Amino acid sequence: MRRLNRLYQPQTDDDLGLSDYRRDGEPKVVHLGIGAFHRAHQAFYLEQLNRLQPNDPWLIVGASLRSARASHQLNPQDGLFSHIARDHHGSHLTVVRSLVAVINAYESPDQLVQYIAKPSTQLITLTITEKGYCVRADGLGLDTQSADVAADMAELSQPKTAIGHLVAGLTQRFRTCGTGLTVLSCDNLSHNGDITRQMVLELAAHHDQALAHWITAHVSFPNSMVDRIAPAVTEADRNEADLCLGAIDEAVAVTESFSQWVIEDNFSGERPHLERVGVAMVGDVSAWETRKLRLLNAAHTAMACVGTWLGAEFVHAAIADTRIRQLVLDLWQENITTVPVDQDFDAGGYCEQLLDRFANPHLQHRLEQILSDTSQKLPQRVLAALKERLQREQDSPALTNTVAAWALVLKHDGTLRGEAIHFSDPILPCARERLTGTDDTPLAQLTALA
Ligand code: CS2
Repeated sequence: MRRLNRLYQPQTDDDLGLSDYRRDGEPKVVHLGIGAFHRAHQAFYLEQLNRLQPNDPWLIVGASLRSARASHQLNPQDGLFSHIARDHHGSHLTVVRSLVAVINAYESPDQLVQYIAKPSTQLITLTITEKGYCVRADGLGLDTQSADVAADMAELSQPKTAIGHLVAGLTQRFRTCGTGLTVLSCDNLSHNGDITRQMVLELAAHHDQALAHWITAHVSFPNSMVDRIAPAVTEADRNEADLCLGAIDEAVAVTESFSQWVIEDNFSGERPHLERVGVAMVGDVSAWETRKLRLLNAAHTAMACVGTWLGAEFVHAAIADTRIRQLVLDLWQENITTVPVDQDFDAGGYCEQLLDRFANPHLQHRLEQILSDTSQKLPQRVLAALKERLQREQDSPALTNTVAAWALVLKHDGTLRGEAIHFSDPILPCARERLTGTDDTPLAQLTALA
């Protein structure tokens, strides 16, 4: 079988949703962190938009910051990939063409700098994960204790962090074309745009005050809320795509049918008309953000911590286990008292829909995937609500049990009941050291971690 690429023609009459917009212009979007979530979400929205405006497409050039994997998957395919959306009714495959190339920024940082500086670039999108923002544990600035941040403070010819790559690119843009643009974070962080702005400005000001002033005046950082479950792709998913396409696709993205994107309408430069493809452009995204983090993501983290401890492997299996389902329902009861509720928000309907999304058996969403980087996720998903409830002197057993289960999983990292569990977390080495020798009571472990 041939590899999927720009010359691909479907072998059958099936509607694979192949589009026909022009892909020879300059990309307007530079994306940092070209993983599965970007392909399942932002690249798909832009695909839909490009089909509506074929003469003025928003093409994407992606950048990998840490490994060559995405470039090996996507460049031989001219950036094309199949997007499989699955729900209880079946599966729908679309060939996405909005991405045109992937650059390896860790090997050739200059290429990324040049793209950020091009006048045609209007938008930089980010999916660099929570830890990619290099925020200090107290949330008050760049984590200068990190060796990578320290290296980027020293010099930026070979940036080590995403923030460093951004500042290097913005420096070149400031010195050359000088026109503004938008940096749009698409990670699950509260106030993701504000945080990006703060980290970028701190590093920029450290290198050049004039650059920091230019960024303040010309670059906007809207907050946004992104929502689409995108499990890691399996061999079976790749085989399904190959069979359906009649071509080999190494870069399949698998996701659910549900999708949501809410963005603050505060752009510099040209803005894509994403409202044409269902994106909500709003004045303030914080209510959406808090609800999603404390209902969807908090439930995911609770299922990952408690479910792993109880031996569940997948989200759909965890939510079918009455003990875990009850924990999720209890956690929602607790967290709902801490989220903004207005007349447009139907909390009951939102949670019903979440239960339905979690129960989707076609997604094979592994709890281990969610468990990764829990130390970075807990603050916004669990701890912020727990703190608010403590201040109101309310008991929060579900939130507390989630944190306690996480400490147990950390302590037993590697194997649980004889089964290997695989997840990564930046605090693992330090946590292991602190938890060695503590007994299994939540209090003993939380005290050791504090
Ligand atoms: C998940 C999210 O892995 C995780 O931490 O909670 O990736 C979740 O699937 C998405 O935020 C859904 O929009």
